[in-house]
Amino acid sequence: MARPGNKIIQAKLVLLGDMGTGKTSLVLRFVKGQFLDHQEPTIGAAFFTQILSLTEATVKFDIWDTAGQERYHSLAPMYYRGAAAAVVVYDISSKDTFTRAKKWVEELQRQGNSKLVMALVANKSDLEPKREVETEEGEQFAQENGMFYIETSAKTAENINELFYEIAKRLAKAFPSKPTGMNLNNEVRDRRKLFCCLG
Ligand SMILES: Nc1nc2c(ncn2[C@@H]2O[C@H](COP(=O)(O)OP(=O)(O)O)[C@@H](O)[C@H]2O)c(=O)[nH]1
Ligand SMILES: [Mg+2]
Repeated sequence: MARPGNKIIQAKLVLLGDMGTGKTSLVLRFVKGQFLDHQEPTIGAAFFTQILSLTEATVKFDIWDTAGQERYHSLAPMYYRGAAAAVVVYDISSKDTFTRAKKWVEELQRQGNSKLVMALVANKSDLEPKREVETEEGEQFAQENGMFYIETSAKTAENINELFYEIAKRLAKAFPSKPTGMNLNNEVRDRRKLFCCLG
């Protein structure tokens, strides 16, 4: 629950990445603490909410989990437009999904939202023996694109909470504590499009 004086940030978060990389599994692990070995493929997109309380803010996530198949690609802008955070996911055991993740990042960069909090997630870290993408490759790409990098496993729950806590922290930092006066400058106005302040 929000503490008195603790600001509340409502933030739209979108998950992007190839089909089968574990986007839905990451969200279900975070929101419900569960994991299914045979997760049904997402049709179109799915919506979830979750609240995280930090000392500096309470973050209410509106999570859009997209399908990832090429045939749904044209729908993606609907989900990442107006998003405060984007999580781009690949599978460490598949080089192709890393290539696809890079394409998503390029697409997000073209949208030109410099305030978007972006995470590059190397999922399925439990599949180390089958690894095709080295940690350094992911880290370097993330660094070049102003993203933070994290290796997760929806299966073992490794780094799942850490991923969302880090995003929440970055959102809390980006969010102006109390916009003052009537003369909202463009920056504050732009940020207000990203966040809706309830507190
Ligand atoms: N070993 C392993 N399998 C995973 C992990 N995350 C998801 N999966 C499996 O990968 C498949 C695709 O997962 P899903 O969440 O549907 O991927 P999405 O298409 O990106 O939403 C499912 O069979 C999941 O059980 C993980 O961290 N480790
Ligand atoms: Mg899915």
